[in-house]
Amino acid sequence: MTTENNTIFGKIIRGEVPSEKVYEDDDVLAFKDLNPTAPVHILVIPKKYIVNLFDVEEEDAELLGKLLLVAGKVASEQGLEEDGFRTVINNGAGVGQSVFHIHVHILGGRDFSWPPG
Ligand code: DGP
Repeated sequence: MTTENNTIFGKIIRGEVPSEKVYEDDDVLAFKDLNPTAPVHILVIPKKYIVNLFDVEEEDAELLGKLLLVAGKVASEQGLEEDGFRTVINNGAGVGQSVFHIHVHILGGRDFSWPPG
């Protein structure tokens, strides 16, 4: 496991880079994506530095669950209950992960195709 978080999300957590926060507690932060791909595009991240799902340990189980709990709460607050929302976690550069601090994308407010591209 990596200990030094030099990613842009590490800087956002430490307040070194601004972000439009929509939720924060001791463990989790949610903020608007800088380059939204949907009318609602929010990222939910743990404050603990975890690279992606290949980097998680047994002790992270509760924290991972909390990310999803917060995702549901935030999506509800954003008015997505009627039309629904999509969650995405990209794990690895090969599938599009560009920031190597784990994050759950909340996407909503438009049509989505399945299977995803
Ligand atoms: P991914 O490709 O799954 O690693 O998603 C990374 C997302 O992070 C991407 O949708 C754009 C977003 N992002 C990158 N840099 C910043 C930033 O400085 N601020 C915010 N709010 N979002 C960022």
